[in-house]
Amino acid sequence: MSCRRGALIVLEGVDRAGKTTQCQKLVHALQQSGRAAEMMRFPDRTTKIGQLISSYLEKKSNLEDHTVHLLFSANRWEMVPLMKQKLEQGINLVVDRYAFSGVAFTSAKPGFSLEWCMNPDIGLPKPDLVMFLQLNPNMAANRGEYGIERYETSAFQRTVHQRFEELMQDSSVNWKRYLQQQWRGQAHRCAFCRAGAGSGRSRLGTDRLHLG
Ligand code: 2DT
Repeated sequence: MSCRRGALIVLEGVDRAGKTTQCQKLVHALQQSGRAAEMMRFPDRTTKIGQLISSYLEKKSNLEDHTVHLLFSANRWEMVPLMKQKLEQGINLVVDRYAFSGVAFTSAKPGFSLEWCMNPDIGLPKPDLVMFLQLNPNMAANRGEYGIERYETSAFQRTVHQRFEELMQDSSVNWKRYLQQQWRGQAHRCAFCRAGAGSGRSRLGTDRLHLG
């Protein structure tokens, strides 16, 4: 029996933009509309590779910058068989960060080109939609717990935002940008419409996904 492939929807943005909350709301709305949907997040800190990354992010250990970049990528690759399986079963995957965060964060460090950073992720399942949640980094800094983990400084986040802007120039990726006002309050509903959920003309479940 054949079933329609699920859609791969990625949420990206600077830290504290509210990606996790919006991912949860999107999954909930998709399920409410009768579609199978699950959330994933990167880094996935539950695997062995993810634990190395988590310890690095929590500043409990240090890793050389190229090394940690490759670990973030390996952490995505180790989940690819599961992702493909779920997508082929018709499950829509809503993913909190993906390779775009990988490139934006590492290339915000001195001496890293976008091109070098992109290479290890070439061939990953291509998202059907990448939603970029835009938040002024100064506002992000006022949100709770900012500054605890590595990378959580306004200056670094501003550079990360610039790198995301460069990545959003790539028209081969289906980027949709959401300004903060668009997702506050009615936020997730707006996101659902743009993702096609509940519109009757949904893009979800089509075979647009290009697997690597
Ligand atoms: P969370 O706060 O969302 O757990 O992110 N990061 C993330 C990278 O540097 N490279 C990557 O490939 C990914 C997916 C962004 C933890 C931090 O990890 C950064 C913030």
